[in-house]
Amino acid sequence: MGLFSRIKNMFKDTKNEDTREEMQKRIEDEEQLVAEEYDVDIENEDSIKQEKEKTTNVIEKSVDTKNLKGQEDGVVDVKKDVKVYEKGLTKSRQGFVSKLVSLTSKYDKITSDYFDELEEILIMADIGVNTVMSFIDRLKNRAKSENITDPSLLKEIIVDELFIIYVNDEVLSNKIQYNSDGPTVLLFIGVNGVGKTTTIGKLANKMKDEGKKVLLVGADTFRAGAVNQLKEWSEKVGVSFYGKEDSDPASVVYDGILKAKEDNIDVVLVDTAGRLQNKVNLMKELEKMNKVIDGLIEGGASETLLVIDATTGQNGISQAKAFKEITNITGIILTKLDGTAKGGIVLAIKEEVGIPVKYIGLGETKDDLQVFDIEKYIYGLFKDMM
Ligand SMILES: Nc1nc2c(ncn2[C@@H]2O[C@H](COP(=O)(O)OP(=O)(O)O)[C@@H](O)[C@H]2O)c(=O)[nH]1
Ligand SMILES: [Mg+2]
Repeated sequence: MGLFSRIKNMFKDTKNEDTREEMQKRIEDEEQLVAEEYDVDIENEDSIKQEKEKTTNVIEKSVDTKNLKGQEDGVVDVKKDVKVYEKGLTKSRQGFVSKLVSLTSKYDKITSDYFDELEEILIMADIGVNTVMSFIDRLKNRAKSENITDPSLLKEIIVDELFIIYVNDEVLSNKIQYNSDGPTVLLFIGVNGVGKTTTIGKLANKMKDEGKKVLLVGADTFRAGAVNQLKEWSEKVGVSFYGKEDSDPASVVYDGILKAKEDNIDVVLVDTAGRLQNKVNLMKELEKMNKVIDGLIEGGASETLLVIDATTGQNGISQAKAFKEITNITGIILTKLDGTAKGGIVLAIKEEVGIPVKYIGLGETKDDLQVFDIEKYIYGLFKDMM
């Protein structure tokens, strides 16, 4: 089964009902047949009941058990997560995906004009010129080798190939590395306004829900009000806080980690000031903070997460490249995907920066942060085509 169908089966809303309906129908048909064959009253015959159970078993096994089981366990959460993706990617869906859909209906045969238009749509979606070029080449090759001339058949291949760009033979981990002993320290960096503080608040909420003891450390001592903004988040989601305005960020980090150790904190989320204007200073500041963390925690900070605002498009990609030069980034958090019609930026980051996207921001509330999952993302984008 191709990826397109697999994702469709995994998340499409009607899937469970359809399968259940289908299943019910097939069971009823079987019952009818059996009843006709034996000329008996179905409800009162043990052997028929056994037959019925057997049929149910076979059909249940043949349908997607992952989804059916979901009624009882984690799939309910998966469905909820998928809803957040769907909602958060509405603009992108209405933007570039709806253009893809109309492109498919505009042409009844795949021509070079078709590919030109497709190329333009993808570039407009911030996928990145180089990525789009090689993507179109692969698509042309596949259309040729698989003898596809109908655009509506190509749409499945488009989704498959977009997925391949992201995965690209690598094992991509969206998992946060936790420190096995002592607190896990996560450092958040990124320029002003991208959503660092908000993301920390949302992530704290998520981690608290998972049963972790969280401390937020306000080391953005540069911008007035920044420390207080983080404190408000800590109160909103009910986690601990440490911060001090007008002091040296590294000393705030030092005191914060001592407090974390004293209070048996599991995860320390450190908010920093991202002044990319002066690379040398920023680099020094990050080095100093890391030195402090290294001195207190074996193995140092577990992650340095770069926050990028998806609405800034190519500018965000440039920021990622610049930050990558000055410090070791372990993951990217892409915020404000709900605010852009150009959701393709996720793919561009993968191709051009080569750092995994670990979380995405899909709105402003505490529940609008999701672990990045390429399958849910693709579903959220292309559900109207499925
Ligand atoms: N729509 C939307 N807004 C966001 C998201 N993340 C952050 N914001 C908003 O972006 C603005 C700047 O966020 P802030 O956390 O202060 O950025 P910082 O300067 O990097 O700490 C705030 O108004 C946030 O509510 C998101 O995922 N979606
Ligand atoms: Mg901030």
